[in-house]
Amino acid sequence: MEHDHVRAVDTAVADALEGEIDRQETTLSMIASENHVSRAVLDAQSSALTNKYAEGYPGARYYGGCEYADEVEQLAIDRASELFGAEHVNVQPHSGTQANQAVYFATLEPGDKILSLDLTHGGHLSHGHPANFVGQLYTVEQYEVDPDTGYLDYEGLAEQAAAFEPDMIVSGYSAYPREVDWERIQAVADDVDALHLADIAHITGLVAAGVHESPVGVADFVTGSTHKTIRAGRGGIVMTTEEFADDIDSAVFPGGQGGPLMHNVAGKAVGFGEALEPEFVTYAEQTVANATVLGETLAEHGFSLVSGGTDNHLVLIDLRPSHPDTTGGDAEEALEEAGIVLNGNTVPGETRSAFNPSGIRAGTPGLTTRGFDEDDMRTVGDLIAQVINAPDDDAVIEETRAEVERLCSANPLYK
Ligand code: DSN
Repeated sequence: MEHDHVRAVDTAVADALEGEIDRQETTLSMIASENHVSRAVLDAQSSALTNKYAEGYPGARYYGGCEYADEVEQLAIDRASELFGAEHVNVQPHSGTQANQAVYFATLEPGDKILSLDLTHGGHLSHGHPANFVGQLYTVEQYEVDPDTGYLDYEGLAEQAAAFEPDMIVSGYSAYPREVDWERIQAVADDVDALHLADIAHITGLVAAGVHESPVGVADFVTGSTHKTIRAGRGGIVMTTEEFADDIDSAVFPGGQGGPLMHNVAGKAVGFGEALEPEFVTYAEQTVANATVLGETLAEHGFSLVSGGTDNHLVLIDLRPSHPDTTGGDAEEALEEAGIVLNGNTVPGETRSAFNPSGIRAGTPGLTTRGFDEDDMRTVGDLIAQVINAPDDDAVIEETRAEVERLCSANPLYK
């Protein structure tokens, strides 16, 4: 992919942009929250809509000249409504985090109580970590997964909710490899008269395709990001019922944001359109099948998987039982040298730190987009194992890198 217009005025940036494409083409992108969008979504995101201010909503803007902005935003809203069956959709959040912030701002007062999953157990910073403003503005208590099974502990959650009496329960996770029982969490929320926010950032595409149960129509609010499993380009989304529609719209704009990023909204419209095609269901099913095989292969190599496996697009590996002297950071670094890009990740019962955690998280959305199947995933699992077994062995790194390049050439991305 060329960036001729950039290159004509700025070779430094053009070199970096082309370097990034080359990096994506020639390495295995296994960060579970990343994906590769289509050329169509890329085009939409780099369109002239980047020039346009469109504060407000379709048909009710604070600026003139919004006819095409209106058209694009309405298409994104309508397509998302059709995909998810949501009563009300706001496609303006710049990210999943800002979508969550809008929900809190719309419904809670400072000091109100949030009950959410601990970050090291798979939660997200924006669910109330003390380093995030959410953890500072609200009173947050966190629940954990069952230490023996790695699964959500629904009974423990119910007991904790009864004692804490939260105003909001947050479900939906960033590093949880299992299906979530939204109804069960909703029942807990009902029992304690709490609102329920389900953050499906990671699994937005799986939910859209019907490959994971949907919390839409169950939870009061469903938020997501649009660049992960759903491949609609960078951004966020909030879905809710008519009851909360105005509150959410006001909390997104003017509550938390100014002008929407209309070029990104255009990317969402195109990506949601792609997700409505039957091929997207095949893609989502393959993403899960690939993660299952990846998990099985790693387990055969002696790795310990949190919860013993996966139901979705990611596996979370606790390195401590099999490789007690290798941190997630060590593994991430060695794998990147070999061309396999993923991230060190905290694990339940973490004994190290977020900067140098005890686990790694690997996802299949990106590889599945470029055509990887179960056989390829077995090979990828073998490669990950051989690198983590010998992270300092240059010959292993080199041999792995060669195999990665072969796999990438066989499954080109934008070429
Ligand atoms: N940073 C994302 C992830 O990696 O899960 C979540 O925002």
